[in-house]
Parts: sequence; structure tokens; C-alpha cells
Amino acid sequence: MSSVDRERHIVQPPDSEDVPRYAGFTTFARLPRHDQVEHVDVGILGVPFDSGVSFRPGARFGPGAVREASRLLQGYNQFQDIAPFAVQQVADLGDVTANPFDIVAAVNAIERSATQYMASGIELVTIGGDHTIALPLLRAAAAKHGPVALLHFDAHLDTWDTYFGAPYTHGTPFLRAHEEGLLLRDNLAHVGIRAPLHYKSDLERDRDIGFGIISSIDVAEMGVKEVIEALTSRIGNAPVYVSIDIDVLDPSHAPGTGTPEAGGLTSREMVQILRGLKDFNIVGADVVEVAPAYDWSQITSTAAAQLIYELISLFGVRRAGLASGVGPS
Ligand SMILES: [Mn+2]
Repeated sequence: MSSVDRERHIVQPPDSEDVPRYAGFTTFARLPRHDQVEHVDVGILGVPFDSGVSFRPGARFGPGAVREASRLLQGYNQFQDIAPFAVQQVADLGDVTANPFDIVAAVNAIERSATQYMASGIELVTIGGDHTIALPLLRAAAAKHGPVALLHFDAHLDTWDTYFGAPYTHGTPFLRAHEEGLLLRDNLAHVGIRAPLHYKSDLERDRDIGFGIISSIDVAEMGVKEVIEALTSRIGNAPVYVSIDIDVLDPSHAPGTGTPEAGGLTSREMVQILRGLKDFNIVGADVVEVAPAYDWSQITSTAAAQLIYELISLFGVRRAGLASGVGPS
């Protein structure tokens, strides 16, 4: 047991020297389930829902695929010098039951579930599901923290208004979130944007909401360090929700997704950017749009599992810092 485990017992994944990582029940990173622990600091929540997609369906199978790929993860993150499963109780909360035939009912169910978890003090990292689910997750975050900053990694803006008249889709969550007053105005950033748009006015609407854009080309030209600096100056200490659409990655790094776009980030760039967010006040996060039917050899779900591991590590770095009296700068 870790020395950081002060008063209560922290249940960690089984040691891979004792139980091979391909054996046993499948939870994220072989973590305990919610009902196997007394307390949860960071919860991994699945949302198998993809009724909001505009192109290839299949992200409803994302949580299962990402959990399966996450079996290979280990307990020590050398790049953050943190043992993310030892300094905090991380558990798999299972899946939200989201109605596949009624999007509004699904959105409300996700909101209810996330709100309860957050109210009980659990920091959520959610596995999608399509990007529709970011709206109810932002509602839950804003219910606890007030309007939040948003750091959004995606090939697409996701600030469109409607599709075929439908307001709740995977291309519209952040316009809805803005309309509902869930977002701060001056602390919104997209990273990795590159997809062709419907109209030039898509960019104007996006700018009116308050978003700044770091395109995938900007990432290549600026380099990761400069991207982190730009995000730090835009978001600062505001409570920030991090939403990662796996299609931010190039299709060579994430083929298993619903709306792939050429010219994206590498998984190395994406991991490196996340590692640079140590001083951010993250209040929740998701990784969405993994659609395993289009994946090859778990390329996409392996990347998604690693990104979730980095997010859990960020919570761990902050928690370890707070425990030792060294708060975020
Ligand atoms: Mn998206």
C-alpha cells in the first residue's frame, strides 16, 4: 500500500506480477468497481450512447472498448512522477443507462447521474459515447462550480445549431452549453480544429460564443510548449472542463471514430499537451467518440485509454500536491 494512503485504505488494480493484465473482469485499468470501495476520489464513468451522431454510428461501444484497451496500463506515470491509483481512490463507476431512442431522456439521465456523482465529491472522467454527452456533463459541472472554462480537443467546432432541426446532437453541445449559461465567456479554447465547415459563418458564431481556436496546423507550427502557454494564458485558474473528442487525433492514430478528418494531431502531441496541464483547475473531463467497429488492432481505444490515464494522473498530481502542502502555482 502506498505511503500516501493516510487514513483510509486505497484499493488499487491488482499487481500485474500477481494477476496478468489480460485476466479478470474488465474495468478501466482493472480498477475496483464503485461497490468495492468505501470512497471514490476519481470516478471513471461510461456513457454508451451514440444516438446523436451525424455520420458513422458505433460510439455506444466506446466505453467497453476503452476499458478493454486500458488493461495494459500500469500504476506509475513516470512523466508526472505520480502513482495515480495510489494517491487517490480511483474506481470504475460503470455505465449510465442512456435511452437510445430518446435523446432528451438520455441527456437528462446523464445529467442526473453526473450531478449526483459530482455532488458527492467525485471527480469524473467520462468515456463516451458520442459528443452529445458533453452537454449534460457540463450542466453537472456548472451546477457544482458555476459557469466553467472549456478546453475542447476536436477536429470539429461542435458549436453548430441544429441538424435536421434537432438541437441535441454530437455537433451542437457547446452552442447549447453557451445558451444555457454553462460556459464562461473568455476562457474557451478549441484545439485541433481542421474539418471543412458548412459556411464561413460557422466561425463567426463560434467566435461570438468566445472560443479561441488552435488548429491542428497551429499545433504543428507552434509546437506543444507554445500551445500549453497559449492555453494557460487563455484559461488561467478558472475551473475548466476538458472535453476530448478522439477525432482530434489524425485517423492514422485514431481510425476508430465516427467523423475522421485527415491532418490531425499525433497521440504523442496529445499526450504531451495533457501533461502540460498540471496547474489547471480541472473540474471534469471526458474522452468521447471512440467507435470500435472502425478501429484496427485497438489503435484508437489504446490512445483513448492513455489519455484517460493522463487525466487521472493530473488529478493525482494536484491531490498529491495539496496533501504535501504544495498547491498549484
Ligand atoms: Mn466532437
